[in-house]
Order: sequence, then C-alpha cells, then structure tokens
Amino acid sequence: ELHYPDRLNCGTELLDRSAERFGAERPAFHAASGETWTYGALRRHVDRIAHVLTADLDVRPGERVLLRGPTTPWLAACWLAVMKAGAVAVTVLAQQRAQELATMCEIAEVRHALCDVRSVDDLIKAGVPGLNVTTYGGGGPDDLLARAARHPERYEAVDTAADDVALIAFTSGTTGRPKGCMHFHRDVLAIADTFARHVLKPTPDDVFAGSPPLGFTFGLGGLVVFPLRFGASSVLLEQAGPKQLLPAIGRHGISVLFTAPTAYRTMLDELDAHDVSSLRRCVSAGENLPAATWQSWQRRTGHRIINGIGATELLHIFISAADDAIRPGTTGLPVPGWHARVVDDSGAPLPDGEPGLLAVRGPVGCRYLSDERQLQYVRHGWNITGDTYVRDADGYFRYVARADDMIISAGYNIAGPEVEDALLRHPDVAETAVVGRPDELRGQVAVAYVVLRAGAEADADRLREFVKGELVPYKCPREIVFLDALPRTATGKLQRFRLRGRVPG
Ligand code: 3SK
Repeated sequence: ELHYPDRLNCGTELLDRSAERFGAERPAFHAASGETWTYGALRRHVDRIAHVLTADLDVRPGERVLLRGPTTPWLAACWLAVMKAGAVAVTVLAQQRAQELATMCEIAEVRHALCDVRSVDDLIKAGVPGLNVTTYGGGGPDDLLARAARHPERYEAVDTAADDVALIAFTSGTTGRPKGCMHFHRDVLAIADTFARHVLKPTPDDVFAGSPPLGFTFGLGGLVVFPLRFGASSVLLEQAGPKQLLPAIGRHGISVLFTAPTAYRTMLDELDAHDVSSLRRCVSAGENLPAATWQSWQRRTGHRIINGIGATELLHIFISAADDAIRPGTTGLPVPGWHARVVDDSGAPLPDGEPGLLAVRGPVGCRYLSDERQLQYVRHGWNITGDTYVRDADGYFRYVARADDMIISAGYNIAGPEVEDALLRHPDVAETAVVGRPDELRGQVAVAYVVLRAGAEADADRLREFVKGELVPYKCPREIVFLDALPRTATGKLQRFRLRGRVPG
C-alpha cells in the first residue's frame, strides 16, 4: 500500500525533494547536443517558467496547459513547471496534426499552450478558439525562455492536493474519438513507487533513455518521472529511433533503456557496430514482445529484456518482471502494489490456464474525461484493459491478443500474436502482423502481413511451410501479403484495423 500526504505536488517531489536528497549538483537531463542540466539548473529553469505561467500568462490552478514539442530538456521543464503551478498538463505528440489537436483541445478545454517553435504550425492551424499559445526556442522578447529569464529563480509551488488532477493523457486512439485520461499528482509518484522502485530498482548513477516521446506516458514515466524520483539522469533525444539510440548508448553511457519490441528487433541488425556495454536494464512495452526477439536480444547482448504491459488509462506498467523472475514468453507478474486477474465477459474470474479478459486494479485507475466509455473500461472496480491473457499456475500472465484481435476460423481460435511469433523465428522476417479477414466459408481466415529483412526474397509458400513446422497447421495463415512497412500510430502501436480493412489480393 502506498501512502502519500493529503497535500502533495508531484513537481516539487520530483525536483526539489530529489535535489535536496541526492544533490543539486547531480546531472538531471542530458540534451542531444551534449549539454547537461544539473538538478539545480533544472530547478531554476522550471521555477522561472512557473513564474511565467502564473505571473505573465495568468494560468490558474486547474487550468489545462497543452505541451507540444520534440523530446528536449525544455519540454520536460515545461511539464514540471505546469505541475508546480498547480495547472493540468495536456500532453500531446509532436506528430499529431491540426484536426487531432483541435479535438483534444476541445475535450480537455485547453486554454494555454507551451509549444516548441518547430511544432507550432499545426497548433495554429487547429484554430482553437481563445487558445493562448506561447512558443519556446524561437528567440525574441516574447519567447518563453526570454520571459523566464526575467523572473526570479525560485518559485513557491502551488499547494495541490494529492488527488488534484495533474495531467490529461490522450490514448493514441487506434480507432474512434481520442479519450483523455485524467491522472492525479499521487498517480505520477505511484508509477515510480511501484514499477520503477520494485522492478527497475534504479540507482542515482543510472542514465535513462528511450524512444517513446513525452506525450506518451510510457516516455513521460521512463524518461522524466523515474529518473528524477531516484536522483538519476536522463538523455532526452529529439530523434530516438533505433538508428539514433544505438550510438547514444555508448556516447552517454545509457544504462536503462525504454523502447518497443520493433526497435529491439531493428537494433539487433546493427548491434555489432556499437558499444552497448553500459546497458543494465532493457525495458520493452507498448506492444507484445515476441519470445523470438527476447531470445535474440539475450543471445547477442547478455541482457534479459524486462517485458511489461502498461496503458495510458493506468499511466504506466502494471505487469512485469525483472532478473531471475523473468519467464520469456510471458509478460510477468503483477507489479507490487497492483492486482491482476483473468475474467470472463461478466467479470467472473476464470481458472488458471483459460484465456479471458485481463482485469487490473492498483494505485492508479482509469478516469476518462467526459466519456461514457469509462463504463466499459472500469467494471466491478476492475480496469478491463481490452487484452486477452492467460494466467498460468505460477501466477505468470501470458499475452494472447487484444480482445478484439482473436481470429475465429472454422470454429478454431487463432491468436494473431502466436502466429506472428512463429513467423518472426524465420530469418527473412523483420516485422509481421496477422489479422482475420472475413471469409464466407470459414467466417474468418488468418492473413499475415510481412515486412522482409533487407535482401530477403518474397516467397509466401516457403513462409507458410515454415509456420506449419512451428504450429498446428490450422494456425498457418491462408495468405501472406508483403509490405514495405506496417501501419502504426504515432506512438508506434500497430493499427490492425487498417490491415483488416485492406482489400484482398
Ligand atoms: O500504452 C502502453 O502500451 C504503455 C506501455 C507502458 C507504459 C505506458 C503505456 C501507456
């Protein structure tokens, strides 16, 4: 059980308390340029921006402030300043376009925006009525940074309640209208005091980095909240694909890496040219981690990837395992502080070994902002994540599929990820997604979309034969379609619905 005082500001806890506890001279953020901000420097920047928010922009506690820009120390400083000013950060992705931004601003009733000057065009195009946009990084007297420099370097944080809303995070919305998830000040600390404390076990000497942007709570937690909570530092890379991450590991001595399964697979191809000896913890989430990827990474680096499942609704990771507790092919165990079970459609628990809906309960809960889909996500006090899982007799949770991604073909249940896992064991396959396509005779048939490794030849029959050698034959895809890339959301999640909607052939 986590206990926090009734009055709590997560910005003060992450910054001022950590500076006091671990030392203001310790490094906090490293920029792509090589510049390092200590905890003391970060606090000065954050406090000055908080003054701009309250004194210049008249931002009141509880008002929503949109934050948008590439991953930089300035974006992280703006987020912390919004926390300290008692306002609500609405975190969005730099890739989101005008129409999506307009919808999110309307849902969250956004009044103010702090935006990297390089990302402002779409925000202006969104034409949000009454939105007060302040940019940073463009120079000139009205630039946020110039305004900040005119303010004192200390700011008295707003005395927020532990359960005041601190941020609204939008789900990436693979379909439908985006949902804004409200999270409290105590929730921000809770993700650090559960997953990070018990699974990652960071030390102040750790250097964090990763690919998820700060507009995705996977990145906000992994690159800002966790390092600051434990007095560690974080490398904030504007470009953080596999190509940039690999050289950054050696250059910055990165020890804790957050990225997604696809990036681990891509990095394997280039590993030999890079020094990754500083790595200590490799975290994978955002999508199912195929066992084949886990095994290849371990063989090549000696590191056991820490798999995890998280959700924007629950802020961060709630099932995971590290070190000797890892069982490859499973997601792991409920993180200490969290409870998980597998239930049927009525919410009744299912016996071990039977697939069903994943239900989770813990220190953070789903709170959609003005959205009736809240009633589907939270049932009988449990958060129903929309994933199909099986729990084994030892209490380990194994991913089967997204609940609506099961393929039912001639009465057989086929879990797309299992077939994907088999295909990924073939050396020619770089990426794959297996989805159901309507079929008059069988109801549905499995179709595999495959991205080949560079230089490999498209040979559907050979891949089908390979799958038949790996799995019971009814799971073999009826058709294999070769693509240059799989459709993904801005946060890197596979858009299966776009594959399901493809015309055959
Ligand atoms: O949505 C996810 O997959 C996720 C994973 C880890 C942490 C946070 C999130 C939102």
